[in-house]
Amino acid sequence: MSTEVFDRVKQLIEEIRSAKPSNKEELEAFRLRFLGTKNVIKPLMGEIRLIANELKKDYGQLVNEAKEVAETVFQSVKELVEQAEAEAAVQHLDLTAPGEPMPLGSRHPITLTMNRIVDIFSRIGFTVAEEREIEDDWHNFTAMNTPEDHPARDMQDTYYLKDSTEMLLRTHTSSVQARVMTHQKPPIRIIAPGRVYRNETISARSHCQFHQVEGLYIDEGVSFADLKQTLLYFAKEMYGADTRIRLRPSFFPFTEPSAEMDVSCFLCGGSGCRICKQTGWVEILGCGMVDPAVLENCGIDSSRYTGFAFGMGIERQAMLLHQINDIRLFFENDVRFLNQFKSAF
Ligand code: 2U9
Repeated sequence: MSTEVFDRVKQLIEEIRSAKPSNKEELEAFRLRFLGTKNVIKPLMGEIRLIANELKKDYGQLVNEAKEVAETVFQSVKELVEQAEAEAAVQHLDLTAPGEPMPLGSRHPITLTMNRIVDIFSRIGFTVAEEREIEDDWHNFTAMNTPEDHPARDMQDTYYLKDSTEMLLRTHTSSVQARVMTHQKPPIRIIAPGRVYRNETISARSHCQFHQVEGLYIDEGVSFADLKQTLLYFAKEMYGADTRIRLRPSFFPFTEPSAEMDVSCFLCGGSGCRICKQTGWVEILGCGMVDPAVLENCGIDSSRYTGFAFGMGIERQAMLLHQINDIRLFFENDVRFLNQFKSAF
């Protein structure tokens, strides 16, 4: 009885050794027969109970050999089959086929709007100035004539660095201009685009971070008429050649006199619509003549030089231009939103 069972295992080992699976399907059939959960080797181990005690060890080794041989054959054939498949794939490679298109990214709508504003002002001689986003209190507030007790200085409105009353995240890009003024002599004609931070509750209308472009022109004899003409040029370039402007008196600590500027509604032309809330006018920026105290703070002789300045929120311009009703969309980076602003470059 024993030899009969031994012979069956030996026969099986022979069968495994001579098996020559030559493709994926045959290899899988081989795996199922000899290595799968219901393989033919497993029951042979059960038959050890029929073997005489002194031969049990030899029998166990023989069955294990069958398993090992099956494993070795499987691995070596698997490698050959995979290699053959890879070679076949290369042979079928069509080198003349067009390449897979690379999905092109697009510039962020804020970058596009900022570039457009920068471009408009650079055509009339303004150059771009950039500076740090982490500022000191002096450049952000003191130089800009903002009193110690001004609400903007409050922790509620401004992000101060941890444990600091001195260092903060700039609340406007005016600090860039304060720095330029302290180390450059007039004439100064710059625009300062960049990100600013304010401690505001995030909603559809306001965010704790946004972008500004501010402008500054200082020279001898710069007047309010220069300011008005410069901003009329900007309004026409930005919102269309038929655009009219109006200036309303306002107040900022760093300009005197100060004004807010409206443009005639670029959607309805002034007759009244949803964008201009039926008024025919849309507010786009703030401006004014640089307060002489700001010039003096930054080392510029206010008896010789005058200047004008203006500031605008870029998100606001982009929202108006594209009729976007939620500022948060600019910071969520949802590609379904961003892909709508594909540009030529
Ligand atoms: C210097 C002197 C004066 C920049 C100015 C405004 C008016 C203004 C707001 C527009 C919307 C800020 O983004 S916003 O919330 N800005 O209304 N900004 S005048 O005045 C300066 C700048 C630099 C040296």
